[in-house]
Amino acid sequence: MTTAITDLYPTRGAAETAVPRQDPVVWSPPGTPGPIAPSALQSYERDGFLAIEELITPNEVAVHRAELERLVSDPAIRADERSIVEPKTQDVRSVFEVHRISEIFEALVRDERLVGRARQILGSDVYVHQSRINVKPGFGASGFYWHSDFETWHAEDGLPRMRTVSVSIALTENFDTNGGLMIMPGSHRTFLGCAGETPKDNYKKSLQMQDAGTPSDEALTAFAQRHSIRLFTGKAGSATWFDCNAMHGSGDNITPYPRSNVFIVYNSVENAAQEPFAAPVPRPSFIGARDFTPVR
Ligand code: 6CS
Ligand code: FE
Repeated sequence: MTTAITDLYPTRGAAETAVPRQDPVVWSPPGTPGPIAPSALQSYERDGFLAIEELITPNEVAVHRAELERLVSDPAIRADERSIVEPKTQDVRSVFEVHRISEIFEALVRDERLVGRARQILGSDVYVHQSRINVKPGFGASGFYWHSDFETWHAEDGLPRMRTVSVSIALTENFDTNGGLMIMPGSHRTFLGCAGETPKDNYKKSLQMQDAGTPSDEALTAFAQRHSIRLFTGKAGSATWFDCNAMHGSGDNITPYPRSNVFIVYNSVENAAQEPFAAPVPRPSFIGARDFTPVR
């Protein structure tokens, strides 16, 4: 007899819904040793994000920036299905599964400054659910509309619980003008189920411009009034850790200054992907991993 998997976070039905989060934000017990200080962990729990002024050094930024430039200018990478191009300019927008393509990014994923923080937040061993470099070149790169990553990772990749954390490391300076990450503090405590079924092969469009899984103007207005909006700026090497269910987005970049980052998603090995909760088939493994080997 197959046990029906209860869906705690229904989404992509006929109407938009909102339910309270039913998962902890920080999964490790208070006092668990780790690289994040207790006060910082408390603010992560409260806000759903944690900004770090320097996660990697300027020298390390230079190495990773050079690697990003090498990858995005390699015709083989550009032709790879794991590369997504900008709809307008056809410039490379993102390269997925970058920790499997590049030894430099593979080493970064295993760096204790990253994986140690992820284990502390998620309270277990972790594996990489997704990694990507985002180039966000100047002169017109388009942003990402408001969304909760978990809404997509639950609906299309089959992650059952909110036990997933992302880190975005700036590889160029994030000014308040070049399309920086915006997060609504505290929004991670409410799950917004979006209206509208997942189209077939949705990822082929959603990674350029997300449609399914985006909230209504009314819901976003209520969220913004309740939570406000925080814009993240910082030098190259700074990083933002944020909870999988934080409502976030970023604007277009029409300045001459690129806003490049490396984005790594750690998922608890206790929260491995199952069947999609609201999509006909899972997305390809380069977007939602199906190899749950813990990061060592
Ligand atoms: O669909 C996804 O998995 C990706 N899309 C966005 C806009 N953020 C999370 C993730 O990289
Ligand atoms: Fe996102």
